[in-house]
Amino acid sequence: MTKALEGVKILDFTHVQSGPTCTQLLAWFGADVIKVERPGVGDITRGQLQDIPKVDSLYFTMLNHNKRSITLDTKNPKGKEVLERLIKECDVLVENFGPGVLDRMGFPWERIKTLNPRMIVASIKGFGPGPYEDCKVYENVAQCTGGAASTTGFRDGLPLVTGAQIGDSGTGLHLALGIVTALYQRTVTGEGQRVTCAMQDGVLNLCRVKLRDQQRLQHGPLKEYSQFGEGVPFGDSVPRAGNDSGGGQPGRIVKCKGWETDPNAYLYFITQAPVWEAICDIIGEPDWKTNPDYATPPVRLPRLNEIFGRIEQWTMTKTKFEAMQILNERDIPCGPILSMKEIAEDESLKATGTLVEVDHPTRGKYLSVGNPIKLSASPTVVERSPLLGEHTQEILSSVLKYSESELSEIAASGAIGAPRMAAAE
Ligand code: CAO
Repeated sequence: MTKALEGVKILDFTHVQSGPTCTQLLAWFGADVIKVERPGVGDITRGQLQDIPKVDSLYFTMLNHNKRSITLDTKNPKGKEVLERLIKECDVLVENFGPGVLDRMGFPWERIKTLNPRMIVASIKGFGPGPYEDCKVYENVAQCTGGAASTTGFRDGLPLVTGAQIGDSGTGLHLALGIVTALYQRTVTGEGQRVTCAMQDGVLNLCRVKLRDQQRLQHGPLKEYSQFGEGVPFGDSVPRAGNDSGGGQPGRIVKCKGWETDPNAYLYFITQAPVWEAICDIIGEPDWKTNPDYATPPVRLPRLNEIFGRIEQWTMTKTKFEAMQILNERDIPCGPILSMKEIAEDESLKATGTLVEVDHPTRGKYLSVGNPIKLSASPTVVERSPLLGEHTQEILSSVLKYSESELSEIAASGAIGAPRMAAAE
């Protein structure tokens, strides 16, 4: 066995971002991911945010590596027959259709279970059972309803959504864990099961520390929030905290040399208690090591604005990389704000396979994020995404074992359409 999930066949009904993130990970771990797409149309992202006309978008290619594509009209009677065969053949069905779509297609869970009792059916929906279960959901809806937006941004500004796709990619990650867990349980029970992840739940899981703070509020102000030091009273729900650290070690973003012209000349600075003395030495405030107004974490809490102001005076004399070097020599945790350009050019990320260059027949070379999860006995080789319907014939004949005459019948029914090199314009 060279790959952890070798031999696992995934019937991939996912589209856009959340589901494809999940199945891409499974493919990277060695599963055979068969992506089912509508003939002539495919995953809508093939044609979205296109940078090169008629070429599959980066949106699509970066989320669908290592998969095979079959086009199948699942509303066509012959297409339904093929889908039945796929269900019998595969181990896992993954989907992130709108609510009720799979049922309307004629494949509710009960039927799938009858067709293949070992099948794991994994679904992403926007919401779990309850008042919103029938709603369609995209990334930012999940960020807003999962608690991220109300707690992101500055106190006196609008709620903010984050650049990290915690609703889509975050929920895809959750689902992937659910699937491998169900596969593991199947090795004992021999039976499949349903795995469901709601995007709202996934975001809330990632906002766990904010629900922590909501409950802490009942027992007094949140002293590590800047507004405590500023004397601004707290309301009855967790406020937006700007760049205040969400953990027990106060932290802020501070300016570095060049900030006037470079939007990313900043550094995240954490005043971890065990290295307080080193911080005082570096910023030129040795007196703060013993001064009772600064020497311990609790007395520093009302003075965080003053303390970070002084730290910033020091960081503004250094570039973010110079500051990082000096601080790390004394074990002071900090993080330069890296632009996407800086990340794209980072040789160490390329060396580990976290950034990979991929070649695509119609696009040429492009940069992608590889597998961030490294398994020593199951290394990931990132392969380009499939063209629409590129593997239809191959899957019908070698996976589903249709005969030549059956293949002609399927083609004549219009259930599979024709393979296409170009994405929709
Ligand atoms: N053959 C025939 N029909 C197909 C098909 C195929 N291979 N694949 C999909 N379809 C049809 C479905 O059967 C469905 O038809 P009906 O509505 O008539 O039943 C139709 O395509 C639309 O499916 P959809 O509701 O999933 O797609 P949408 O574009 O209207 O909505 C989205 C997109 C993402 C809002 C919705 O899928 C959703 O809410 N998904 C769950 C949450 C989620 O994952 N959101 C994240 C997306 S990434 O930001």
